[in-house]
Amino acid sequence: MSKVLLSVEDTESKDWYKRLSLERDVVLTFDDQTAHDIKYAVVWKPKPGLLAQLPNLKVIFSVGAGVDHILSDPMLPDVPIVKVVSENLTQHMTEYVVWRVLDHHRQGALYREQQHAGQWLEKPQRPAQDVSVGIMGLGQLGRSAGLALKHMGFRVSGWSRTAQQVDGIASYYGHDGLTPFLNGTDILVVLLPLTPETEGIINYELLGRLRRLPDYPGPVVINAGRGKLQREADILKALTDGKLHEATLDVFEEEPLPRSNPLWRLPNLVVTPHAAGMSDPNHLVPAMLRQMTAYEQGRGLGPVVDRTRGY
Ligand code: NDP
Ligand code: OXD
Repeated sequence: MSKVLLSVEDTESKDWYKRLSLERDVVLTFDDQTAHDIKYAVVWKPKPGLLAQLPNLKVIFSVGAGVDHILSDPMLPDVPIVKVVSENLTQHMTEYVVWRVLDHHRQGALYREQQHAGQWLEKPQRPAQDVSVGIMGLGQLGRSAGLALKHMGFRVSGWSRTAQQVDGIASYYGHDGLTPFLNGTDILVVLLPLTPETEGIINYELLGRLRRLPDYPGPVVINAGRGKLQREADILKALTDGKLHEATLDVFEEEPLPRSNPLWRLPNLVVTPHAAGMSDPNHLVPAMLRQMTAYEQGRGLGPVVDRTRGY
């Protein structure tokens, strides 16, 4: 019987193993003999070169919605990569974005500081209708978060590689759309994939193109995409010199974020440990198993990664 190789982080592997083993013969390691029997690989950050050792590999399943952790392997075999599309993950990510947008919008940091100081002081509050949230990456996750924010009354726009039509969300795209998109954005939400085109895109120069309204404390950035989308030295500088009012980062150039990194100690930055969305095997494994069966019956796979686009 064909086997499934499971290669995910140790702490997560037990649940994935349990769920996959209900229907498939799953291995966590292999020798030369078993390597020939492995048809599918379910992976998160596989070791470079690992998948190239599987001569009969047919499909790679990514445990994450981002696939940069797979595409960075220089010896990656040329087989389809199926990426996660899950209502559950989308819901998690939407909650995270809404939570962080609302906390920045409703001056959460300021009121927590006042509470610590025992200070009773009401501040003026702009209505959501006056605030523009710009979402970089209007894919599965960006669209869902954008619609939720739209329903709350925010003005929402999105920036993507190609034009997108999402009800009530202004679409900007490509190189030419970036400046007008940024010029109208107060709160920037980053939900892009990491590709050669997007690496380092959140830099000091780009932050300078965000909207700065009189009587408003300044722009805010929320990155829940990938750490290497941002230049952390630039974010540190912008949060220190006032180019940015506040930020939330869920993802970092190096993870876990080293204890010595000054980002931990910035009062106007919220750090979360790549916790915006979690790939839950209870939701994802049934979809993967269905896809394996569909593939074997010649019915094709779900959405696969386009390697030339890099996502
Ligand atoms: P999708 O593939 O559905 O959407 C990607 C979006 O980014 C699309 O709108 C695409 O444009 C746009 N895009 C890609 N490249 C460019 C470019 N060069 N210029 C402009 N726009 C571009 O991805 P998902 O929404 O599913 O996920 C987005 C990312 O979120 C993942 O890649 C992952 O890195 C991250 N993520 C983070 C998690 C966390 O816990 N922090 C959890 C899950 C995901 P177009 O529409 O034209 O194709
Ligand atoms: C993902 C992630 O890409 O968890 O799904 O970051």
